[in-house]
Amino acid sequence: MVAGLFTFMNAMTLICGTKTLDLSRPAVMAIVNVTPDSFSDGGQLYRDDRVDLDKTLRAVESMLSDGADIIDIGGESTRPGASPVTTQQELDRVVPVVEAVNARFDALISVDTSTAAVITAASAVGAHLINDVRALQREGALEAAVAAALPVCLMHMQNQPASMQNNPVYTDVVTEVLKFLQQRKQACLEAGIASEQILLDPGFGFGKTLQHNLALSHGLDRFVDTGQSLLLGVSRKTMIGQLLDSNINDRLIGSVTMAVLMAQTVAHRRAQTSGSNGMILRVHDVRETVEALTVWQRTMDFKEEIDNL
Ligand code: 7PJ
Repeated sequence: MVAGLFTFMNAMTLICGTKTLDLSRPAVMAIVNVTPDSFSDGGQLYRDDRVDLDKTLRAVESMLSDGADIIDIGGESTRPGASPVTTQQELDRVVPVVEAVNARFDALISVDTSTAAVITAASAVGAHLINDVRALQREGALEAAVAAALPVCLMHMQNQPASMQNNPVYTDVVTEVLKFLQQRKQACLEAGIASEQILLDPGFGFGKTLQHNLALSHGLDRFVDTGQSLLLGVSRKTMIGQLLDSNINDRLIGSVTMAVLMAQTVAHRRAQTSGSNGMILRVHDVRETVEALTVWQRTMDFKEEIDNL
């Protein structure tokens, strides 16, 4: 097949330890929350106050068969107002799941953590990517990520989960978020992480109002122009609820629509600039998102042929 305008040229491949991730097309990261209190699916993978490993593995199996490219395992709820976990609790929740998923499936595993000890332990049992909503700012986290030699996702958050939605303020949200991410990227480069191994994420919903989130979605071009691959997550978030006036169980179509819109925006900017950035979409509803992205991608793949008719 002829590479279409929207097939990302200079295809990017992320080196994830023993695995590689093709980012020539948007990749889908499936959310697996092994927490009792995450905002949309907390407690689902819990039984008698602990992670239900069998149930978690069944959930992972169906996400993989639905087309997930990455399984993102997290043991700390970062929903607005969430209470902090101890390092030991996070280790107990996350490490056995990473180990079991790695033993059972040929899956690319990401770990949603800010904690150095979790980065170290999870990478020792086979994690392939570090996803940190605190952009490796916690003590020891950057050093742990360097030692793990895995790609990292740096996300922007204003304040901490407990208070982040209490009147977030920016003068220019896009510029400020970009500036923060560039500073954290610089810290990673200086610590020895290669630029191609650094993903950036504006952190939708993390210390942001609806207006801030929408400004970021309209400002995605500037994130593409950093040259870094992006990780974007809007799945079931409050911003979707606000746009639809719908509760948490009624945000599927809104979430998928926003995912496709962002895929289009990023792909278009990348084509305009001959960039080589990849994109990862972090979602709860894997099958629906994969289907929507497939329709979008296949349509875009035909663009040049149709233009030449
Ligand atoms: C995100 C995340 C996100 C990245 C969560 C939720 C809250 N990691 N972890 N980006 N969100 N990189 O799923 O709504 O947007 S937890």
